[in-house]
Amino acid sequence: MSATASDSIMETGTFVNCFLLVISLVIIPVNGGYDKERDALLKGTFPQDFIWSSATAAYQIEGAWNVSDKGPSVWDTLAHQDNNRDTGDVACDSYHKYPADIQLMKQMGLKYYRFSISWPRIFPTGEQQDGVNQDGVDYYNNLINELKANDIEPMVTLFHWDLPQALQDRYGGFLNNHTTNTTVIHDLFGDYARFCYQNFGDRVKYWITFNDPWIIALEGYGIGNFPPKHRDPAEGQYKAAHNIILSHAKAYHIYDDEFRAAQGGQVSIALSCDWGDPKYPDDPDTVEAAERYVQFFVGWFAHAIYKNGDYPDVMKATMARKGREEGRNSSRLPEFTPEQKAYINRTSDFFALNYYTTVEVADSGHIVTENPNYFSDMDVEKGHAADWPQTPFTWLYTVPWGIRKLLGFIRDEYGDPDVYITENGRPDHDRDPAILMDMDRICSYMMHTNEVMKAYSLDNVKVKAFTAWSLMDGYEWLPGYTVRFGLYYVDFNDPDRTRYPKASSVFYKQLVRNNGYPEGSDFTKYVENMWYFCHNTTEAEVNGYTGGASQISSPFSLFLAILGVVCCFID
Ligand code: PNW
Repeated sequence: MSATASDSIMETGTFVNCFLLVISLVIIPVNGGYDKERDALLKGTFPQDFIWSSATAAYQIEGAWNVSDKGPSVWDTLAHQDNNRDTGDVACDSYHKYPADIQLMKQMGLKYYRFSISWPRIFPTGEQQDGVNQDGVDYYNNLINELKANDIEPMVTLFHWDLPQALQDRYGGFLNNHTTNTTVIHDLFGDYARFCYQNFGDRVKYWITFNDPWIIALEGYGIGNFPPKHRDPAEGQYKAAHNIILSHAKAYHIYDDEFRAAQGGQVSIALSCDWGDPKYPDDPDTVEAAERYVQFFVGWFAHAIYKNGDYPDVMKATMARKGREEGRNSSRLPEFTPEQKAYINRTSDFFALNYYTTVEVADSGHIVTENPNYFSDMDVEKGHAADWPQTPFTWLYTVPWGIRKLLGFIRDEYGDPDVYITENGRPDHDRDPAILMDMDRICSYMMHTNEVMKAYSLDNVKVKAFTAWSLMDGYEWLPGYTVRFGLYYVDFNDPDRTRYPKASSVFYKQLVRNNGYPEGSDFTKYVENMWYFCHNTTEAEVNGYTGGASQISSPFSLFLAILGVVCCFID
């Protein structure tokens, strides 16, 4: 795509709009679980100061994995372990291309950007005493300055999974000595956070300590698919989570004690959660099971940080019972001391939420097994409704109304905090030819942001921000480059890693410009045209994955297509 062509698409969006309208009229809807009342389009806008943002993470986009003194992270190690695996060695090369990336945000009218700092790019071994990589510090200074020069506020994640390998080797990473007060990893994370506040905090006002501790703990230390690949499904995730919560609290207190007065920023932790929807909503056991699912998921972290410094009661009780049944002396869920509880309690200034999907939950009854794991511990059965549209990720079904329910839960459970949605997005496959008309992503953003608006204006949830995951396609962790989340397409075969706008970037630009779905705007009219289609189509239909159902197949569809084009131009 030439620069002029993409510019003109960015400028007007007309071509894309027409294309979408035509598609909306000719595709034969399939059942996507549409509920007329629940899923109705809400017209209206977000408050004037609503934050529209997009996000990335260091290892997923930076590349430059070994330039100057950067140390290896556990992801570098894993990616290099076997030859067939994609690596983040170059990724999007954003380490060199960040000024161009900032222009992509500018083109969409974004005023915020959430990115992460790579700990081993700052401290190669993770420890300040072993040396600081000045080139790394310069890189983040330049990035932040360039953002500010373009009127874009940085929101900075300190830890998006790329633990310095040396900390894993020396201390066992987040398994380090988890039950004592003197755990090294807390202090080291604190030192790293302090260094970042010191060096970047004059310009950075939003800090996220950890991105998604749930997955770090579970995949890194329990199930063991993610680095450091520690496999201990019975206990690993609970020990790691315990340490992460305490490390987070440490970084929060350091900000509070040493920087808040001078810098005036805010600190949070980004928690992901599936909404757990009861499969049989009239059955009390099912409802309880669904609540248990959400408490084990987001409550595992949020209960301590937002409520009382401790794990949810249902989690403690369930785990205590399991411990007894398993003949153990103590629960597999570690305990915080009273001092630790006080230290952890209320260590977040706003609720940062990553939402991707919903699961349908039923009660499994007490699961007794010799090989317990996090999921068997919950005593639930989880699944999905047959009519929820699936995505390339087996765990990710598109269930927009789930985010509204989850936001309501957060409002009620955690004392009505300000909520910043720090991630929401939709993957598609890496296909040839590239999917630039990414209808499924447009539909996903349309439906999710509308549900967020319902949460804001109908349910009074104090939602302050929406962040699209992701600004551009990146290294999608274990699936490497086979799955794409970007508003911008990145050609990973091109040494220049050229970025191309997808239709979703045009859509997002219009959404940001309209600040929602105002009555009577052209944008809202377009959304109205798309609404039914978006709620009734699966990925297969949108992007032709099944190869079947060529949509302009009947004279009637053709007639509708022509009508669509005509209407589009009249408008
Ligand atoms: C996010 N879940 O994590 C990450 O923060 C991103 O870096 C990543 O690119 C994105 O997911 C897409 O994979 C999650 O199972 C991974 O609920 C899994 C879940 C949630 C969030």
